[in-house]
Amino acid sequence: MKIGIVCYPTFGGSGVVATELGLALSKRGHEIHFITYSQPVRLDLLGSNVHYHEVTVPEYPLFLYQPYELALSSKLVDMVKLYGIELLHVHYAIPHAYAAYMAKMMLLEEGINIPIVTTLHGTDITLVGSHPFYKPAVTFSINNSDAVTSVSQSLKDDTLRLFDIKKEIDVVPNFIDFSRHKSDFTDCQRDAMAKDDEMIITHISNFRKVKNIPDVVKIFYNIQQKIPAKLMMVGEGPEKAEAEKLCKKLDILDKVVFFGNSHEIDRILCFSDLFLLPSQTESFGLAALEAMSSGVPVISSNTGGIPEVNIQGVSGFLSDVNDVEDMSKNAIYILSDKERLETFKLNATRESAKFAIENVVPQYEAIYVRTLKNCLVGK
Ligand code: GMT
Repeated sequence: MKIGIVCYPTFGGSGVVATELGLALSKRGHEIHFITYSQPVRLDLLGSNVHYHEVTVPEYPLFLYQPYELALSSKLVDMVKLYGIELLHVHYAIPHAYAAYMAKMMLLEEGINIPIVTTLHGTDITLVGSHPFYKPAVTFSINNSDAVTSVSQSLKDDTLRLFDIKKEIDVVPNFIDFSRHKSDFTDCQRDAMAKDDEMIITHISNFRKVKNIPDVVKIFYNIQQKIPAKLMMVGEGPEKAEAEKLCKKLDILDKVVFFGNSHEIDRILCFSDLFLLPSQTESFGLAALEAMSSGVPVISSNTGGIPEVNIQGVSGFLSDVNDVEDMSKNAIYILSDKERLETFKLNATRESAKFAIENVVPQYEAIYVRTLKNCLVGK
C-alpha cells in the first residue's frame, strides 16, 4: 500500500511513534511518504520505500501567523496525486486531522476519495485539543476521519468524555521496535557517568509543565540522601532552566547531568538503574516503555495510560500525581537491595516485550485495509 504519514518531526513521542511505524511498514513492503515540515528526528533510513516531502510555508508580511495547515493540505493534495498515495495516516489531531480533511475534500472534487486514519496521541485531546478555542475543529476533524485510533484505553475514555464523538475509536498501543532499540551494549559507558557505588536515575522528556519536572528533582533529592546516586536529565523544554535553578538551590547540581536532546537514548538507558516519570497527565508514556525495554524500572504517577504500561510492583511503582514522598519511598525501596533491583529490571524488560512492534503493526494494517475498503464502497 502507498501510505502518507503526517506527524510532528520532533523528539516528542507522537513523532517517534509515527516514524518508527512508517519504517516498520516500509520493511513489510509498503511505500511510505512522510509529509511534514522537517525530516523526522528518528528517520535515518531514506530508501526506495521511504520518502520525505517537506512542507514549506512561505513568509508573507500580512500574516501574523503563517498558515501551516493550508500549506500542509495543499502539499497532501499534490503528493497524493503525484505518488498515487492510497491512504493518509495523520498523527496528533491538531492541526493534522484538520488539514487532512481539507485535502480529502479538495481531492474529492477530482474524483479521488483518500481515506484518512487519525491517531490521537495525548495533549491533542487532554490539554490543547479540549481548549474551547480548538474544540469545535478537533471534534469535527475526529468525526470526519475515516478511522480513529488512540494509543491507550485511557486516552479513548478521555476523548469520549471530553468531546462529542460519533466515530468508533480503536485502541492501538504504542510499541517498541526491538530490532532498532539496542540494550546489549558491550561498551556501556557507566564508569564515565557515575562511581561504582552510585545509582543512575534518568528522566527523559520535553520538559513541559505537564511533566512535573520539579517533582523529578525533588524525588532525586530524597533518593540521594539515602543512596549515592546521579541524575541524568535528558531533553529540552521550557521547564529546564527552572529545574537547573532548583538543583542549585538544593545544592545537588554536581550530581545532575543535563544532556539536552539526545539521539543516543539507548546508550543513556543502558547505564540507567531507574526511570522517573511523575507527569501530571500522560496518555501512554512512551519514554517509560523505552526505559523498560532497556531493563530500567519505572517510578511514575498513576495518571492516564501509564498504568497500562508500568505495572505496579512488577516493572516499578505508581503513585498519585505530586506524591513526591511516596515516589521517593518506592524508588529507595527498589534501589536499596541489589537482588530486588535485578528482579525489577528483568520484570521491566519482560513487561515491555508485550508491546513488541510485531504485535502492533498488523493492527494498523488491518485498520488501513478496512478503511480503504469502506472508502472504495463509499461508506
Ligand atoms: O501530547 C504530548 O505531550 C505530545 C505527544 C508527543 O508528541 O510527544 O506525547 C503524547 O504522545 C506520546 C506518544 O503517543 C505518549 O507516549 C505521551 O504519553 C503523550 N503525552 C501526554 O499525554 C502528555
